[in-house]
Amino acid sequence: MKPTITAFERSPDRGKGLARDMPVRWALEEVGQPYEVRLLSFSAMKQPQHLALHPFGQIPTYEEGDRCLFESGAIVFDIAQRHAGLLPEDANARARAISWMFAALNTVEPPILDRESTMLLERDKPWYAERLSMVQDRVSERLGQLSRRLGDFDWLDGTFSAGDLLMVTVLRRLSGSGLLEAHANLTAYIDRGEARPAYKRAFADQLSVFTGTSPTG
Ligand code: GTB
Repeated sequence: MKPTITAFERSPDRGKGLARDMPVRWALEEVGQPYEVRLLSFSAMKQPQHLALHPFGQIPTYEEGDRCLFESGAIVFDIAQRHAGLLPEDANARARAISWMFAALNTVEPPILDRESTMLLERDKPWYAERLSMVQDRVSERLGQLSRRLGDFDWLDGTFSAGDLLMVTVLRRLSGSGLLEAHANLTAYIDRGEARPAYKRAFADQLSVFTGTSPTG
């Protein structure tokens, strides 16, 4: 049975890989699992039918028979645990890859989201410039730490894992910010993630919702 995920019928970025169905699509592509997509309007997301799947009325969700999940990180984790290809077999390496998944979502992403919400919601405040500078410093500090750890390696811990998938997804939110450019190894890391065939298929499929072109499969 093909799983079904939910995604935006209309997205503010018009399908440029920023909405959170993207990491789920990417994970499914990495493991070679075909899937269906149910597109939802903003109002449909708040209806009882969807709220039964997602308590916060958001996308993405994941349904496969009676397995119904929400939260993109949890969905990627579930896919990675049940299919080969996204988590190493070795128990210690697997645990480290899982640490990177949490680090992406719990340590690297929060200051990035703070920066976005500052820019979106606090632009008219008298203290905007000071606050923006403070949150940008926090983002830059995390980027510096991550860059030092990545060094000249291709991936965060050996082979590509779900930790890299989530980290690249999180870092992509900074494109156009000018903050990544201080770290050539991080921009190359994002480029490597985006060059993966599975990423390209996922991106094309999400984009196809908005361009009307036919998805890759
Ligand atoms: N922690 C949850 C997860 O990871 O699954 C967060 C889910 C979430 O934020 N979903 C958003 C949503 O459903 C869409 S992805 N929002 C509707 C609502 O809350 O009513 C966030 C998002 C949306 C659009 C862009 N964009 O276009 O740039 C980027 C990110």
